[in-house]
Amino acid sequence: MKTTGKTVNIPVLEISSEERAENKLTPESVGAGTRLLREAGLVVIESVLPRDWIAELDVAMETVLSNEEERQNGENPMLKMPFMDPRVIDNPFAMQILKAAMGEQIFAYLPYGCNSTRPGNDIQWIHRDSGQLFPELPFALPVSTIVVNIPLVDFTVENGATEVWPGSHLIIDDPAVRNSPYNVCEEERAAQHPSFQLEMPAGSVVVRDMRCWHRAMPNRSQTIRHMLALVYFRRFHHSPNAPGIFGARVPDEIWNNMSEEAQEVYRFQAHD
Ligand SMILES: O=C(O)CCC(=O)C(=O)O
Repeated sequence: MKTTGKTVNIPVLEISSEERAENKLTPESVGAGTRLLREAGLVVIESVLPRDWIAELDVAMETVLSNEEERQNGENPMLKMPFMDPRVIDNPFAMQILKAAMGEQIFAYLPYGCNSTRPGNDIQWIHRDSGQLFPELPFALPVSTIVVNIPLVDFTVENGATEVWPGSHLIIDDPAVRNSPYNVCEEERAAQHPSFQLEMPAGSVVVRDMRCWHRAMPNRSQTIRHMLALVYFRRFHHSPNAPGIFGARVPDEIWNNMSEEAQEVYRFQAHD
């Protein structure tokens, strides 16, 4: 291990060749990964997905994004193969860490997203994707929203690997910042804390607490940089599959006569 006295290490979870072959983390690795996530705010497992397959996915992703404007009401290609491959939407390593951190009943929505930077793209503002669960409290609660990122090319400083502030998920914002859109963080404030650019091989899997400060960096390469982004939530009180009452459908004529405020309160209720 280097001892420069000034190192900010990327929190990588080293896993064995047996774990890779079996697509299953040992309980020790789940514990170590969950601990990195809890303490650093993210954990990276490098080179999980085959490079040649990731290269195909990268081409498919670019095709979808470059045809986005022509596509109007047709079928969504992101809900088809290769994007719906279980190695992405049900990644076994990510799932084990997600469930250890947020419980067995996590949920997510499809289609998932993609963060892309193109040659010449500028620097992004520093932000969190999620604020604190109870922003008015002077301490942070355990994680309840996590993004899983999968880079489709090698992430380098040159092509604008994401900059991340480890530990920032535990920082409490002042009221003014708390109420700003996108939880933007001032440059001067972030500069008081260590950060790194998330250099990693294509096909790695990143599990990141969405409260971490981060930003896309300028892409100074000649190529596009895509990164898949799948968001997972801890389940709290919404119970769509509870037996009985939660599945009841409110008739159309009743629903349409409810106030907008009432429709908002009952927004998860099935209705005609
Ligand atoms: O593209 C990136 O490097 C990060 C972008 C991102 O995570 C975001 O906009 O929330």
